[in-house]
Amino acid sequence: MTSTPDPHAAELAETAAAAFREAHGTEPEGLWAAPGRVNLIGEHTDYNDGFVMPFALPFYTVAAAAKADAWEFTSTFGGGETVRLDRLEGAEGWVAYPAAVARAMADAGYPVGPARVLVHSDVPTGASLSSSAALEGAVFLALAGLYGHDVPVEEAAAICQRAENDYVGMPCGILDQSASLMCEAGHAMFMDCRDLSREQVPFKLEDEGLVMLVVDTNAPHRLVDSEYAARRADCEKAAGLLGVSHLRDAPRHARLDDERLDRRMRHVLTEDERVLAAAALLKEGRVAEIGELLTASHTSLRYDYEVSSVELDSAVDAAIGAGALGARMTGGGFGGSAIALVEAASARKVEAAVIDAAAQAGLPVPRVFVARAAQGAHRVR
Ligand code: GAF
Repeated sequence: MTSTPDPHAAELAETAAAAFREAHGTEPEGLWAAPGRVNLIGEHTDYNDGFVMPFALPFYTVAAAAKADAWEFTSTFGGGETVRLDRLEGAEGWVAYPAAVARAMADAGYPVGPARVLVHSDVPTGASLSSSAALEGAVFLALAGLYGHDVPVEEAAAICQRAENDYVGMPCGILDQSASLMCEAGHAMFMDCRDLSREQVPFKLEDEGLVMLVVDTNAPHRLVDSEYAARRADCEKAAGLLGVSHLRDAPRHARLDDERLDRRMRHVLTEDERVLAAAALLKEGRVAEIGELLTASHTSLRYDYEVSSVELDSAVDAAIGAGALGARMTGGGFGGSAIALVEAASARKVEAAVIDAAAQAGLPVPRVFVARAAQGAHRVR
C-alpha cells in the first residue's frame, strides 16, 4: 500500500473516475487499485500453514467510491447499470464480493457504508489470476479509506479471505488476498502463511535475459469449488491422522496407509521444500535455476494432488518441449493459467509451441502474455 501509483493502475483509474461521473454526476472521493497475481510456486500450501511466493500482475481492479445514503454498486463490465441494495445480505453476481467485504469488515470491528462503489478492471476472470481477490482488495481499501479505518495489511488480507469464506462461500486460503494487498513491484513475495511474515525477493527477470510467460488456457474451470473443498478435507484428514494441526508440521518422512491421503501429504511437504529452495535461489540471483523446481511443482500437482487439467498439462509439456527452463500450473487448478520461465530469445518459440499443442489436441486457443512483477494494492488518488 505505497503512495506511488502504478502507471497502468492510474490509467484504469481515469476510466473508472469518468464512469463514476457518468453514473452519478459527481466526483468519486477517491480511487483505489488492487492487482491480480501469479503464484510463482507454493500451490495448495496456504491452507496447510505452508509457504507461498506470488507476485502481482500489472492487471488491476480499480474502485471509485464515495460515501452515500444507500449502497450502490456499478461496474464497467456488467453493462454499466447501478445495483441499489437496501441490505447487503443476499447480494448476487459480482456484487456478492463487495457486499461480502463490507459485511466482513463490520464483523471485524470496522463498520462501513453505505457507499457508492464503481468497479473497473482488466484482471482476466476465470483464469486463476485472482480476479476475486483484486475485487475484494480494491473494495476493502476504498471502504476503509472512505470510513477512516487504518487496518494493518495482514488483518486486511484476513478480512478479505473471511469475506470470501463466510459470505461468498469459497473456502479459499490466504494466498490470493495477501498477494493482491502486499506484493511489491519488481519483487516476488516469499510468505509464511502461518503468521503472514514475508520477505520481498527481487524478481527482475529482464536483468537475467529471462521472461515469465503466462498461458491463460481459456479453459473453463470445472468442479473448482467442490474439488478445492475436497483437497482441503483430504489435508485436514491427513493432518488429523498424524496428530498435527496442519500438514506443514507433518514429519518429513511420514507415511499414511491411505494411498490418496499419502499423495496429498507428499505434495504439501515437497511443495513447501520447493518454495524454500526457490526463495534461496532467487536471493542468490540464481533465477534460471528455479526452472526445475517449477516443473517439479507441476508434476506433484498433476499426479499427487490431482488438480491439473488436460489444458494445463498440454501448455506445460509444450513449453518444456520448446525449451522453457521450467513450467507449471498456477493458482487453484482445474483450468485457468500456467506459467513458463523462458530465455527471452526463445519466448516466441515457446508461445507458438503452446498454441500449436492446444490446436493439435482440439483445446481452446490459449492467450499467452509476458508478466512483470507489479505493485500491490494502493490508493491511486
Ligand atoms: C486458490 C485459492 F484461493 C488460494 O487460497 C490457494 O489455495 C490456491 O488456490 C492454490 O494454491 O487460488
